[in-house]
Amino acid sequence: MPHILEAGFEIINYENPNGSPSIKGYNIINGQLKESSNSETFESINPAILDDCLGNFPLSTKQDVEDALHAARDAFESWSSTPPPTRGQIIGNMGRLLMEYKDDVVRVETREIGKTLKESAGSVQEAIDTCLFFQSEGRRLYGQTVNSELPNKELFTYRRPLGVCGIINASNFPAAVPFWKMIPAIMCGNTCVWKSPQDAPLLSFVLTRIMHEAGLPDGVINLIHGKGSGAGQHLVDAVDEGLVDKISFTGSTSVGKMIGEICGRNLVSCSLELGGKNPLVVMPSADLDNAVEGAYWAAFGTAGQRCTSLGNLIIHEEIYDEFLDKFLDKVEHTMIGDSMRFEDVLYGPMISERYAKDFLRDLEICESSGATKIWGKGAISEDNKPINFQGDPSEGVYMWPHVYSDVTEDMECFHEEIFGPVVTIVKASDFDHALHLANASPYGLSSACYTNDRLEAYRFKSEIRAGMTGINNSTTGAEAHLPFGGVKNSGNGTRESGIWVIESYSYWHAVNDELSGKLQLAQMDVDEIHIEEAEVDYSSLA
Ligand code: UN1
Repeated sequence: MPHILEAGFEIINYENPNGSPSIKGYNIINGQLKESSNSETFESINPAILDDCLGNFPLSTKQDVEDALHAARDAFESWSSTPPPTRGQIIGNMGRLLMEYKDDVVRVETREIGKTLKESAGSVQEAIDTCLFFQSEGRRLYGQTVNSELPNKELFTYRRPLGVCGIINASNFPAAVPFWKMIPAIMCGNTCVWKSPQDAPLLSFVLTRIMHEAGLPDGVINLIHGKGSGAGQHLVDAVDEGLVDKISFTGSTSVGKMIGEICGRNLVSCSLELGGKNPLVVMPSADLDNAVEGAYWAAFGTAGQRCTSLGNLIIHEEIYDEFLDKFLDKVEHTMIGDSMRFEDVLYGPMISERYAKDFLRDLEICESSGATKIWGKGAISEDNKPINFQGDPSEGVYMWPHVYSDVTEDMECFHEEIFGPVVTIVKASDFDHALHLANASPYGLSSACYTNDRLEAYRFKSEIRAGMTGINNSTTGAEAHLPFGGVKNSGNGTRESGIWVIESYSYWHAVNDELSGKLQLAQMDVDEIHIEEAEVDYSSLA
């Protein structure tokens, strides 16, 4: 098999309606292009044009996953002993190279998962920002010198890498999220096996090649494609076999709990970034137009397929009708379509047919909960399309924006995350009620409150149970240098992004250096300084 950089992309046909090529995709194990051991493949399909196939990718077997894990293990010794500033330099090169290739990478992301070009550019930029942030971390990665309780003895702390990290991310942020995980992982000296998301194998293949082109040594990041239930499960199962030292996963809460159990019984560290039913509260003192903008973007940007997308829109009863009128006016005029061909669309197709099917299934929860549907008619088709739909809906998988009102805390749709363009609206009688509702879901990822009352803003940020909070801002839009993650069912307390993430990819090693030439026992040979017996009578001063 050729080395990754010796091979151009192998084109397998030009039959696609948009004239774009399909390629033969490979796993990348120890820098080599590999097919799956049983030669099985799956296709990556453009969700905006279902006849456009981006390529065939290996449906990786248990054997392939193990080969990738062994490659990562073999590369660990040399990578972990590479000076961190050199590791940082390679990471910086990745960011700069990605800047050069940005426009092309953005178009691949849009073609593969249907995000608008503007949003794909945001996701790729987040990957670039992550590289640029961590490049100089190689010159820090500080440990400490610590005083000893004994003379002629020194204490130190060092950050050490964990070993081989299994990386599993979802398809919705296929450039940003794997970089959130792998860049700090390799910065700390770990090596990785990356299971690409099933709906974004081409983008993952491209990104891995760019990382190698930037100087990443073979075996440090190994890419395997496949399904969650196949290659993803094999990677998680390998924790039981002692082949994995860390799993970092972004995806559903149910899969996250399963991974947490397997890692837990093996005492293997895991970072879990899971679902959300993110609340956004609107209070009477808010700038309503600004709040409408924020809620609308949070609910329907990315077709609602962010883990930070708006779930429950909680509106104070005093401004309920006015807010809803303005909100619905925007929803009714939503521009939807393929952003490769139409400008100014708010959102494009669902990530894939699979996401579309799950969305329509989960939308039923709103119906069976008894919520009132005030907007939305399921899947968009030629005879069932909103006024501002652009193009031919039968080409791809497009959904209406959906709005359900009269949602109450006892309904299932109040609690369940529904991944797609839908918002559930809840009426609040006062601030305390709104805060209660915002805290009542089983999740705690993102949250937001629109208010111009300083005390309400303060109380919201102090009393909400969430990993992230926006004041007068939408629920989405975390930046690459702030900690990202949630509480409750949204994760296990680990964070992605920013300086804090280093805790998730390294362990502290405490070293003591005894210079005295003799055995000094901690706690036991320590000089005791006695407190003098109380002689002064301070009571006379009182
Ligand atoms: C995700 O949906 O998994 O804060 C990540 C945001 C983005 C990242 C979302 N920067 O919405």
